[in-house]
Amino acid sequence: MAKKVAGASLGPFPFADVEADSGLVSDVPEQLPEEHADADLVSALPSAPMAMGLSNLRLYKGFWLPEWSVPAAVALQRRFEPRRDDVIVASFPKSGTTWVNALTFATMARRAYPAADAGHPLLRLNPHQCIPFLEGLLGSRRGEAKLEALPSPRLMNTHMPLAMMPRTAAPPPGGGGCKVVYVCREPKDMVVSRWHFHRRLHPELPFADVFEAVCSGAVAYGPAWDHMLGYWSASTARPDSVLFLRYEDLLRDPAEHVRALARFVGLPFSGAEEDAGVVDDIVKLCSFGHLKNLEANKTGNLNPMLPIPRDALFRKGVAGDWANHMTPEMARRLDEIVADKLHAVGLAFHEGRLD
Ligand code: PAP
Repeated sequence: MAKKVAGASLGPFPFADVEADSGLVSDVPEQLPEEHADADLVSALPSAPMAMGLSNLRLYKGFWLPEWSVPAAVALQRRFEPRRDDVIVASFPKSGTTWVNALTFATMARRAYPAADAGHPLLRLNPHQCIPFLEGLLGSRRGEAKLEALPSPRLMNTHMPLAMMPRTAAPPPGGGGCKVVYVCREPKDMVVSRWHFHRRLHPELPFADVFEAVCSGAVAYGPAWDHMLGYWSASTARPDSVLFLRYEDLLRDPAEHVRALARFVGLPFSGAEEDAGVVDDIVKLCSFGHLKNLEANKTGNLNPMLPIPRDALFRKGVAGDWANHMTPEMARRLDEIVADKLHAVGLAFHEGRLD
């Protein structure tokens, strides 16, 4: 693995491998004193408890962030320096992150790791292990050193809203540039997915608690509509910098969107690749049915901080499951809240599609 990493130009390489391989940062201390020492920074922010003893939320720059991630949000703005060839997969939780992480990794890394190869990293690693999670690393000195040590091109993942992104992420000349792939999901299905996920830690969590939290906006990384709007506006203003994907569109035609993704990251499929079926190989490799049944996705927990089994990321993978969980009144209420918020910029969900 070390040889490939040293080559650098064929990346991104699986983060878990780079991390295991790299002695570079082992002598860097864990904590970064700056934000952590500043207890006032977090404690001065308005707070809201998250249901069932999950982490508390703090209102920071108009968004309800998990308390533990506030130092990372600060570090993101203060110190994170995007590189021009960085790609960041951004999403509101439970909107298709795992899938888009896998698709983006497989697309960008296809020269080093052809999707049909028996040794492909996604056959032995969970997609989240292939891509560093920004808020899991930023805010710790060692974590930040790991991000810095990553060879270009870096592929990273975040749930942070656009408002937390550093100004330097804007395109040149104002910023250093970097590309963002955002995935958005029909909110009712997102709520259902979130509830099932949290239930893996708290089986007795009432669906109504998660529903009400999402409707109020006070849910991790919420309000959901502001999260979507930030990236949507950026994608319309700067389509070369922000690609706005919809989970439901990916379900409808994954190959078309993998092609769009490849063009967006500057690696369009060649005629020879098209003829060889590379797009279909990537779609198959990253399909729900395939990933769900891999040992890497059936065993183990997400991470030490979140002792939820990895299989929680692969529940049903469909659109419209909300109808099995919500009363018509609940559905109407959330639809109205979302329509009201998105109306201002002319966005709407129609049968799972955001127009
Ligand atoms: P995260 O934000 O914690 O990373 P995320 O991956 O965004 O979670 O969301 C998980 C949802 O994506 C699950 O939806 P469900 O609960 O409605 O089933 C999961 O099934 C779905 N998902 C994960 N991988 C895929 C995939 N390859 N294809 C389609 N859907 C997927």
